[in-house]
Amino acid sequence: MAARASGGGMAGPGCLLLLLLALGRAAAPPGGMLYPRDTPSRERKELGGLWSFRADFSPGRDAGFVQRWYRQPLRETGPVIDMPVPASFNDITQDPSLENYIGWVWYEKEVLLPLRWLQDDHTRVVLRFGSAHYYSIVWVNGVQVVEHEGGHLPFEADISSIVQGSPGIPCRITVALNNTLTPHTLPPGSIQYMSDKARYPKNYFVQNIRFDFFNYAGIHRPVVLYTTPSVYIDDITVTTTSSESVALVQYEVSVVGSSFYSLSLSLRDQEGKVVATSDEPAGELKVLNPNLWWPYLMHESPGYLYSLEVKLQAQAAGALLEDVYTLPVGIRTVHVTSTRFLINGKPFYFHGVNKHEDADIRGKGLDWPLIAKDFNLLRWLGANSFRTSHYPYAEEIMDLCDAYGIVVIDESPAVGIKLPESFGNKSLQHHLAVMEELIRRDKNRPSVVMWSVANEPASQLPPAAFYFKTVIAHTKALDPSRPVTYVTDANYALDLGAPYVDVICVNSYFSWYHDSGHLEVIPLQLTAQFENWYKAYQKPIIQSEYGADSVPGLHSDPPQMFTEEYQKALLGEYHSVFDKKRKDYVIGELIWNFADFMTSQGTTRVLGNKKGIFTRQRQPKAAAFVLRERYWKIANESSCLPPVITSHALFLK
Ligand code: BDP
Repeated sequence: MAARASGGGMAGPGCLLLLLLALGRAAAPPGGMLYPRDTPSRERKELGGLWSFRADFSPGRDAGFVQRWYRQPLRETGPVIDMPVPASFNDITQDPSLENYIGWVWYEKEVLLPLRWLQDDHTRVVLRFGSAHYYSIVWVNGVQVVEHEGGHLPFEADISSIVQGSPGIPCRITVALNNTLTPHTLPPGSIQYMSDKARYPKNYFVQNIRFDFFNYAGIHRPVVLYTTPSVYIDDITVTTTSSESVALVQYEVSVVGSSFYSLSLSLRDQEGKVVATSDEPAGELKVLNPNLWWPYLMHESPGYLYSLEVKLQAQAAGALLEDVYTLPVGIRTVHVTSTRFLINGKPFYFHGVNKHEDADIRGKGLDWPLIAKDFNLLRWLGANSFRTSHYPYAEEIMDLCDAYGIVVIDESPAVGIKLPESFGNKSLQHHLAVMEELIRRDKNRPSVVMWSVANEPASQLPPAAFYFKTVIAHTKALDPSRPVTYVTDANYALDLGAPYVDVICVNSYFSWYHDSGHLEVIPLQLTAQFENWYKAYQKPIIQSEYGADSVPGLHSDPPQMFTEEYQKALLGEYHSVFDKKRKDYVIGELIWNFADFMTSQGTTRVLGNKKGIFTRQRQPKAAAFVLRERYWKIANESSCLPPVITSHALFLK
């Protein structure tokens, strides 16, 4: 796709230098980063709500650093507004310069902590961000506690020594956040200064991006404070294997704070019955007659989760400390052959969607009503899977995939890698670190059946071969239990990364971006696409994107582009080819897109991308009913359930 520019602004050239100097951390930060849960030994406090906020409009965007806004309450250094967290800041006000702002914004929250968190030397207090886009620096009471690059993964800091030193006074959390994208960020972007004084104001620049969604920014996911004892369970890693009658849960627990401790583990089923125990830090739990984790529509109780309760006891400075953490565990296997994708040994066909985290007003901010609505729509549709296009989604969403049996292709934020300079060593090192962070976060999730390391990179450029060989090998070394893919653009006849993937994921837009309006070419072109890829690589293929824009309420017969009829007709043409090829080696179809979503402004976008089968407000277009009929039909054909599941019987759990 063509380069897309978003935003515009004025600032001195020095403004971005500060950011560029700051970027460049290569390795994932240490620690297991287990999702914070309330347990008998841990408490959590949500910091959602209104935070104080200011965008730094100074010419260099650097006033906050020059004047050290983090040293005192933000309101004392200038005017502030209320900003909701979690949310993107872009669409909250009526100010177009905030909607399109590029540079540093500042957030602040003051919070009083319970005394019991502050008075006990053996309590650890941790500040955790689910995500903040894109580059974050965090201070507590004026002391810098963490820096993080990347907009879609969690980061945290142990703040015990700061808050325990000043009990009784509010703890002030200040965040400086920069949404500038460079050739070495993920996703990449570039800043272009417009030097023609006849056409642009002084120091005018734009942010160029080569991906098709709005570069929303802000504190997008929950911020929490949580406690653990000073000796604590830092990480748990679980993988599972199974035969019909016995499953093995291989696990490893890591403990931080002391080498002198004892552990006890118990695996409970959904009735609370203990099915296996151990007291070793690593080992295998044997489960007889296991309840396997099955995808939605493949079993009458999909998403079966056991609970692995890990208890730690340790002596520290004369005190007996206890930590408890409970991890949901799904028992399932994943295998790929040259023609099939197998879950628990049975062929799995992906009939699902690509999504975005995107909605009116909140942008990419986590929103529970939206999450619940989307899962109800997915199940109404009969979708058994989605791809987290084009970045990791919130942990809260992933939890529901585990619980409902929605299968996930988990994608990194590597979208729009088109320039040769984004294939250099600096970008590569960052990409490897991001894969580490993503796998650390999602490695235990049964719903995640494959990693997608990128979307439509310029994989025909010579550096792509080494780049993707390295990223894919690293991903497999981190997690040998799952296949790896990246999503390729059908236009790239030469794909230098394809030899390294396990599954070919291909996006194509026949009769849309090419041969616009000519639906009759689809059978020929799509058939040739599948046959060429299979001949070249003998790997199973997923149609990872296809679709057409439609403006809801726009009609024409015969179908014309942008009408609901055209979107429907295009889907129909693709489906007949899928039906032939899914007998052979096509293992899935994911519509582009679940819902309309916001993009940068441009001549091909009318208030965003309209390829949704639902509107941005989650109302169905005609295409949604076509897909719903198809997905339920496929589910009935391929399910292990007795035939004819009605949508009503199963879609609500
Ligand atoms: C594909 C991209 C996707 C775009 C889509 C489109 O992967 O992000 O939104 O095109 O143009 O190539 O609708």
